[in-house]
Amino acid sequence: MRIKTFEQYQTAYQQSVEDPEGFWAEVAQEFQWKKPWKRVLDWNFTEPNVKWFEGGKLNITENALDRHLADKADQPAIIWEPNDPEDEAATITYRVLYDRVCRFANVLKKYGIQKGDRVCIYLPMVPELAIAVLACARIGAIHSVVFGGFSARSIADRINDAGCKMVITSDGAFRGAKVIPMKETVDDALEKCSTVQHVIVMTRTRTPISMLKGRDHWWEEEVKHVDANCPAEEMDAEDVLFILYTSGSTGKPKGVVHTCGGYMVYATYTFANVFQYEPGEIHFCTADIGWITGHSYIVYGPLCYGGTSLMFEGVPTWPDAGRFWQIVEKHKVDILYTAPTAIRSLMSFGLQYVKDHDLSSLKKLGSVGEPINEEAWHWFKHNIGKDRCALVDTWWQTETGGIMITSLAGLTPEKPTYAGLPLPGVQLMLVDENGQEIEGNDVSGNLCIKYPWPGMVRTTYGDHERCRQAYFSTYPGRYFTGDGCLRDEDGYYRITGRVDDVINVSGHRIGTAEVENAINMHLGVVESAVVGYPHGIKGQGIYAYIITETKPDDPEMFRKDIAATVTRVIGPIARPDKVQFVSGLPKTRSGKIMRRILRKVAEGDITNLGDTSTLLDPAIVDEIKDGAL
Ligand code: 6R9
Repeated sequence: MRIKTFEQYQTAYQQSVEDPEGFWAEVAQEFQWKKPWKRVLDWNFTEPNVKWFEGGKLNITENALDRHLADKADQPAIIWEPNDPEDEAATITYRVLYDRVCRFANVLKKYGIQKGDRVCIYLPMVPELAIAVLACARIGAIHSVVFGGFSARSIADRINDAGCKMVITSDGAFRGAKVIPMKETVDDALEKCSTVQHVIVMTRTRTPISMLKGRDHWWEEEVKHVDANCPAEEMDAEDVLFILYTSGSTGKPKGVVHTCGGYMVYATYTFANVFQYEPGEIHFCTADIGWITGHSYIVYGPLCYGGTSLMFEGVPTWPDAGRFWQIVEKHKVDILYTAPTAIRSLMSFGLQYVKDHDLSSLKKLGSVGEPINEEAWHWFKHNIGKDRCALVDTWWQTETGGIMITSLAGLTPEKPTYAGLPLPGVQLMLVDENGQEIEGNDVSGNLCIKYPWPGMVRTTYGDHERCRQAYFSTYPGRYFTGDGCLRDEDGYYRITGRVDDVINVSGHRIGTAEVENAINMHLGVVESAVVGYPHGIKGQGIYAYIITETKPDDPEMFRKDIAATVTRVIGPIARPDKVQFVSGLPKTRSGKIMRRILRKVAEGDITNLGDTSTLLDPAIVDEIKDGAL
């Protein structure tokens, strides 16, 4: 499956378009299947219905663990760097990881978890998070990892949507200098959940917590009393592997569903090729496993390829802004995969945090999550990669399962701010507003994909129509990414950002409707509209326009209260950066908010607001302009 030259990439791409089924069948053959598939691909983008490797039987953990025991049992699978640099790092070999996954899988079974049951995982970045994920996969349970920064209410919504039977959490979490409650947040969530029967709690911070008899169990105690042997459940290629919630244009997060066979093939294929992973290399992906990047490039991709994955518990700026570089030096990291927001933040601290660290082990750098600006690209390439490391800018989404547009490290010519070229199997197209394909080069449009790839979303959990609506209805017969994109004269792709009502804050997708719903719950709020605006570090910030019942006496305090409500409803990541109180919103006669105007004002571009003649009350625009922050 490994591409080794740019010419090989071109040939592979060609083949993947001419004979997609033959192409992916060849890649899939390199994995361990319990039974071969009967059909490589069955699809249509109207229902949609996408099935890869139908009839094939496998268990992804046999590919991630068992098959490496013969020759890599003592090789590190996971290296864990704790939050506090003074604490000891942990190295978990494939043998030990296998053992811990099997034991924990037996704990799940003991508490009644069976194939197809949903398990919510709410843990900090500790090895137990990867172990819990793999243990679910081992027995065919569907994991739904919820990022540790989400509120009790967000957890409850996700648990209820999936009907989870179990939650796996910890007492608390260390994040930089802070200790964050985890179990307590889960307890609050569970007030609103009736499907959860058991909670497994791992000890991290030893924060005092309540443990309910009959429901709550300590991880450490439980794993002592189970068998070390756990046969892998036989899964169909199209059985669900996991659900991961992500924001869209509507108010409620969608449970993106990935299945066992296609996801495994795609996550592993892309990991091997994009990073040009060589045996023994240490791959450090700084994402949290609560997001898709962590699923695919901390857990499944690296492990299925027999690699070594470094997991970091803490934050890039604690104890100081040199923490990433200290980790690179300490563990002799070969590959560093991070986000533009982290790069920009570390840039702002200056080079003194970089210069004392030996970064000579680094060979490859990667960026993901949002468009990388020119300055950050060069800073990363020059000051961290010392102009000798390859830098890949990888575009993809929760829904794509793995990287879609990128350079291959060291093989594809690099172009700053361009993600680059589609990976084999990825058939892109740009379309205009009417859905007409825009052909040729040096053009821009909305990014669609016209042919299935193995790692693509299959459905949104419990609501297939929602999946159709969200991705396959805007441009019938195409998968619509929600992103705008340009293709330059050389056919290289550059993602310009979301074209729907999703804001990308520090690489996290936040639906404007979700934030509005949260703000509207606040006492005294009549209505609100939320848009993104350019933010120096976060990429985009959240700008909220709010109509209140009465003019706030203390606007500053009111802003803080609103932030508290949003934190309680969604989590701190969705807190507005700017709040402008307004007496009305620019609405058309049909009642639609003209977000275009709100975006312009938030961007500080008030000279060119375009046609406002269709507005119900054009005067409101002046008020909004005058009060702009
Ligand atoms: C993997 C991940 C997906 C959205 C996507 C796009 C933005 C991701 C990007 C990028 C420009 C890149 N995005 N990678 N934009 N260049 N290299 O981030 O998944 O959290 O679902 O976000 O992020 O807007 O549509 P997810």
